[in-house]
Amino acid sequence: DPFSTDPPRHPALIVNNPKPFNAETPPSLMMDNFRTPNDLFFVRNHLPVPKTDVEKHRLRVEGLGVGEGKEVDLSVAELKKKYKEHYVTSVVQCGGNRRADMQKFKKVAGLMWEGYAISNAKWTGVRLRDILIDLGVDPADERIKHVHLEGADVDPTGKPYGASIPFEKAMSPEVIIAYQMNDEDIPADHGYPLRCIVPGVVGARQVKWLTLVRLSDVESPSHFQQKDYRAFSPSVQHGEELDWNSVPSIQDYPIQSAFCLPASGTTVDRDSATSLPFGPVVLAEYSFPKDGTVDVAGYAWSGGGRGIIRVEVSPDGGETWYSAEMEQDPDQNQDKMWAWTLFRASIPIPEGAQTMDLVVKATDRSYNTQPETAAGIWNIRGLLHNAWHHVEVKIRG
Ligand code: MTE
Ligand code: MO
Repeated sequence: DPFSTDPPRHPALIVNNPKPFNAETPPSLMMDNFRTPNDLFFVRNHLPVPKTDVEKHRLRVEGLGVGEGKEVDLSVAELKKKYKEHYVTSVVQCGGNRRADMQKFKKVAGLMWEGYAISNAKWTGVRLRDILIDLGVDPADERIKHVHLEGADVDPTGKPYGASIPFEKAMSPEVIIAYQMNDEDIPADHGYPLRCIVPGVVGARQVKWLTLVRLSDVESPSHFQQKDYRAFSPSVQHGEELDWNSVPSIQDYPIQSAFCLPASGTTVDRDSATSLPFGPVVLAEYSFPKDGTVDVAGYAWSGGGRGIIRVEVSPDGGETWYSAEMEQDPDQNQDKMWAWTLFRASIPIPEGAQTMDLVVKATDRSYNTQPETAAGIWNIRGLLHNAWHHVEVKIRG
């Protein structure tokens, strides 16, 4: 069993597939921390977790602009010693997040992620840009178009997981070769000892157990770059022959938001609070307000560093909207916002309502907002689902 050496995992993770291991962060715990704790960070593995050794691990850097004979094999210690340390608080979100929700609209193929294949952490490491410039790479070299990234995890034929990002993105200061996650060594599931963090970009390009950086004129030939993580038009149906070259690889993520609380199907008493207030609370001393509202909370995030300018929630399927309160990284601005936004609101329960169709949608710095339904964005692989998120609750009393 190639998975027998996979690491132990937190029992609260919601397992989507055991081998390879794929699991979501429990939504009920997601709001407790702005930075997702390492053992609750969602996991998306395509292959067995590789056995890596921090002493023996090497990061090879090669390709166009580096020059023959100038390739390097950096140890983790050399990398830490040679380059300045930087950190970035940044989201990883799978391109398949909320696929299960798109499936409700029409059948899609892939792992049925609900809405919690997304997490946010502080990543510490060195800038990819600093390494490349040190190796003599010219940021204006027009031959270089893409940067390939490979991991130590391999398929049964020996092929590693691979991806690529545009050269211009690779040279941006936010792109980091990380060795720490939330101030600890990166755990085995998340890429120990090195991982490429590409803020604002889909999870699939943020290669774990990083062993290779290659500068090239073309995108990575990897299956995961060429034949996966591309969203087709809704006109393309199951069973059709797919022309993968007709659609570009997913890079920057579109705008997204979803509720974490309450869970769908929750019964809410009209006259009592539905959930605890945010932050630490002494239960015995807390008096529940009888305020006729339902408390909601969740996350919002957009790719490309586009900050979230507002989150709106609706009690009635989108007829009426209220602005939610937002929590953001105070060190990031609206044009370079790599971390997520957490939101919360107390929504008044409409007079006479017996059920509520709660909706959330967010708006980013470019005034992009989410589509109302999946109708126009449905695609056979169920990628990048970001339609309005709905949660149904029942009202008692
Ligand atoms: N890197 C390697 N080497 N192998 C993988 O299977 N999965 C990718 C990406 N990097 C993957 C990888 C995908 S599709 C996602 S969504 C993220 O890692 C998930 O990161 P996480 O497991 O730390 O949440
Ligand atoms: Mo993913």
